Amino acid sequence: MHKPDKLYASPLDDLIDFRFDERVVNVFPDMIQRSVPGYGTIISTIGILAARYAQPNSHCYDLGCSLGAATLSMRARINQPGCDIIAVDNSAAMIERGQQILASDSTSDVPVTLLCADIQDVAIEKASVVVMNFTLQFIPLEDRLALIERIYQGLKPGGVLILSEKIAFEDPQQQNFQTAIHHDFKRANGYSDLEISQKRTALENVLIPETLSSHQQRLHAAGFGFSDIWFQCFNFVSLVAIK
Ligand code: GEK
Repeated sequence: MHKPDKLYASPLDDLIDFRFDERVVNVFPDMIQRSVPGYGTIISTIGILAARYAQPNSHCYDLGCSLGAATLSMRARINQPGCDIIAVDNSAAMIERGQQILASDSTSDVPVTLLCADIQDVAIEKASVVVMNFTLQFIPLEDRLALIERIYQGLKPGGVLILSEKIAFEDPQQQNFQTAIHHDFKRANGYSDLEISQKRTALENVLIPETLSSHQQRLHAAGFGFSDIWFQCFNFVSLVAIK
């Protein structure tokens, strides 16, 4: 069902901004695995973190769920009465394929609701776990604080936000080093220089990375008393923030 990612393998005259459409859905598992260092580790660890923080009679949210990899990881591990998962993505193509994948998942009977919606419009309530695995980076900069504040308000005491992001660095030398090593990672996974450069251009106006300290300050400003980095590989990090 899923094919290898060749979307940027040939020279494209008209490089349009990246969109999560049908063509991306067809190659998405291969694309994200070969582009995000540690993706498999992050997905399986989200399940472990969710098992620790899920509370009875609460919701676990997967915001920007794509094909539901984090949802399935949580579903296999959470074990609390009255706890369900709400997975949200605004790409209809992602949600449609995600439904098919979910229908063939028999690892557990934790209820999952898949919603095709903008995460900025979805109510967050009675939440014990909120996952944003490489999604905040696609939200307009000026809307990010309000979204994190809403998540904080919707979390129960003791609840967790798991936030994974591609990050930027203030120091140009560090930025250059981290970008170069990430491109080496992509080359090692079979992407050509042309694919790396065309994808970079397509994402330029769509994926806006921020520094680690910007993320930490925003979490603090939204009310989170504790946050920590539990994963970093090059310019990719994942944080936990506890209410
Ligand atoms: C994974 N979490 O496999 N509302 C809803 N969804 C959105 C919005 C929005 N405003 N903006 C972007 N998305 C996944 C990977 S991918 C990361 C997440 C990547 C969705 C978008 O449609 C896409 O499916 C997802 O966020 C980002 O663990 O491809 O780098």
